[in-house]
Amino acid sequence: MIKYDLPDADVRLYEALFSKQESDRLYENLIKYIEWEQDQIKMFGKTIDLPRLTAWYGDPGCNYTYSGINMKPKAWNTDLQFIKDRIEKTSATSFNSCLLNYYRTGRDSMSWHQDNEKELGKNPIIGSVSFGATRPFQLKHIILDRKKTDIPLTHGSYLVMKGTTQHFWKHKIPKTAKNIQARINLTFRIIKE
Ligand SMILES: O=C(O)CCC(=O)C(=O)O
Ligand SMILES: [Mn+2]
Repeated sequence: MIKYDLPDADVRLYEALFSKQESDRLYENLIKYIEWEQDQIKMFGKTIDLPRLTAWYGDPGCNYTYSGINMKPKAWNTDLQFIKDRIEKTSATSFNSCLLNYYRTGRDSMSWHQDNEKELGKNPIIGSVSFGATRPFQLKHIILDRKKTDIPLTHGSYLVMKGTTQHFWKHKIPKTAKNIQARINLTFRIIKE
C-alpha cells in the first residue's frame, strides 16, 4: 500500500488488490452485465451527453441526487458483491452504494469535482476500483494551487480517499488523444440517511 504525502488529505493506493486473472474477468463481466446508461446534463440551456456511461448500484433506499435527478439504485450483482467484499476487508468498512463509470475511449473523461454531495456526510470515505486501461487520476488542492499530483490507476487497483480529502482536493480523469482500451471505474460510497 502507498500512502500519498499530501496536505489535508488521506489518499492510499493498493496497486494490485485484484489479480490479473480476477481483473480480466471482472472487466469483461462489468462491460457485459452492468446496465449502463447515457446520462445527460443541462448546460447553458442545452442538453448534452456526459462523456462516459454510468450506473448506480446499492442497497435499497440508497438514492442519489445528481444534476437534479433522483436515482434509485439497482441491486448488487455477483461481481459487484465480490469486489465490495474484497475492499471492505481491506478498508475495514462497509459501503452501501456504488457509482460506476465506463470510459469507452480516451475521449471519455470526468472534469474537476469533489465528492462532497451532502448525502455522503462530513468526511466521506470513497473506495475506487479500476479495471482496463490505466488512466491518470489527477488531484489538485483547492487553495494551495501548486499542489497537484497524478496517480496512475491501473487494472485491478484500489484507491481510497478519506478524512478531509474531499474538502481540500478536486480530482479528474482527463481526456487523452492516445488510442487506448476502455476503462471501468467503480466508486463505492456510504450514503447516510
Ligand atoms: O474514474 C475515476 O477514477 C474517478 C471517478 C470519480 O471521480 C467519481 O465517480 O466521482
Ligand atoms: Mn469523484
